[in-house]
Amino acid sequence: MREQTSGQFDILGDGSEPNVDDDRHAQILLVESFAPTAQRIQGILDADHDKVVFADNVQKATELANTEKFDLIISDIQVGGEDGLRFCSHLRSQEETRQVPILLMVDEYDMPRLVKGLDIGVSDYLMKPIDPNELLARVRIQVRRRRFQDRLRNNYERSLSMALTDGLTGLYNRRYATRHLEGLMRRVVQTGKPVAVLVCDLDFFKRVNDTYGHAAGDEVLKQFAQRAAASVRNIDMVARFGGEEFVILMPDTDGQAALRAGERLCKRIAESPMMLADGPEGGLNVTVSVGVAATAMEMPGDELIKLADAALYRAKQGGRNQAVI
Ligand code: GH3
Ligand code: MG
Ligand code: MG
Ligand code: MG
Repeated sequence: MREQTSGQFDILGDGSEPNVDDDRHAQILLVESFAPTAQRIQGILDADHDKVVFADNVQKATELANTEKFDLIISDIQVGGEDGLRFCSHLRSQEETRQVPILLMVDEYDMPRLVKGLDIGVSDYLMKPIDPNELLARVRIQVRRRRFQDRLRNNYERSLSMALTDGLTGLYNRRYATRHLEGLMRRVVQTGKPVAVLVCDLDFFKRVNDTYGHAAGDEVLKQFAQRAAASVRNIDMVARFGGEEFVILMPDTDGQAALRAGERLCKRIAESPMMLADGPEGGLNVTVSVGVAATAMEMPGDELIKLADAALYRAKQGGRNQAVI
């Protein structure tokens, strides 16, 4: 029977069990100029189901390290006539290879240079002649650590992106947009340049859900997000504020320019129907109302949003499918 770990060792928080086969089938780059040694090491690692790619000189090793992804690099301290430490130092200086663990192979009389190697950032070393069990043990430790760190980083990036973005549309969420707006408002004070806010609310969106279902409604939200993001500049930020309400933050933009941007967005949404899997043939006509506000003076971000909200209310009252400042 399998032992139950039920999350008590789940320090990565991704539901996976630690160290289960985490060090198997490693992709290893072996850098060794002396063929008999290389073949011996390769034999030991092959028997342990690792995939070994072999380079007998520094140039080839550098090319391979730059183009392929390795879990580990095992390098001789002296690769033919070339300095293995310079190769290691190069690996540490490159963004793509900085994190790859390095095992340095040394002779007894290489000891002084081994210290330099550890200084450069070599992960561990192997004494020649190579002992098979020691080789495998040190390889396992490095590969396991590397994969553990990879998973930590992936999980970190995933939670970061989940905290800042909206799962449905991929746009930034309300929390992130609010923080971004605070930063923009500080810049207004420093530079005196205006900032504009557009609050966009889809018109009669409840009807879309009621008529075609919630999934169709979700699809409309996604397509709106794409069109909105495509209709603004790179420096503008489109965020989903909640429900069918979106906010666009525009630095260095005065009220008139923002109003024109709002009108452009209304036109872009209204002029071509959205094609939906469960929608009407020929597409669904969707419109949006936009409230605009801008300021070149000191003001809290949420005050600016309130002004834009008031303008949005007037846009709805005025018949929807329009931008109002
Ligand atoms: P108005 O023109 O006045 O804005 O009318 P409206 O129907 O768009 O406004 P209302 O606020 O009455 O309805 C908004 C609807 O948006 C209600 C809610 O069910 C729907 N909604 C909110 N979030 C989501 C979502 O994530 N997906 C879907 N499909 N619907 C959503
Ligand atoms: Mg509403
Ligand atoms: Mg609405
Ligand atoms: Mg709404």
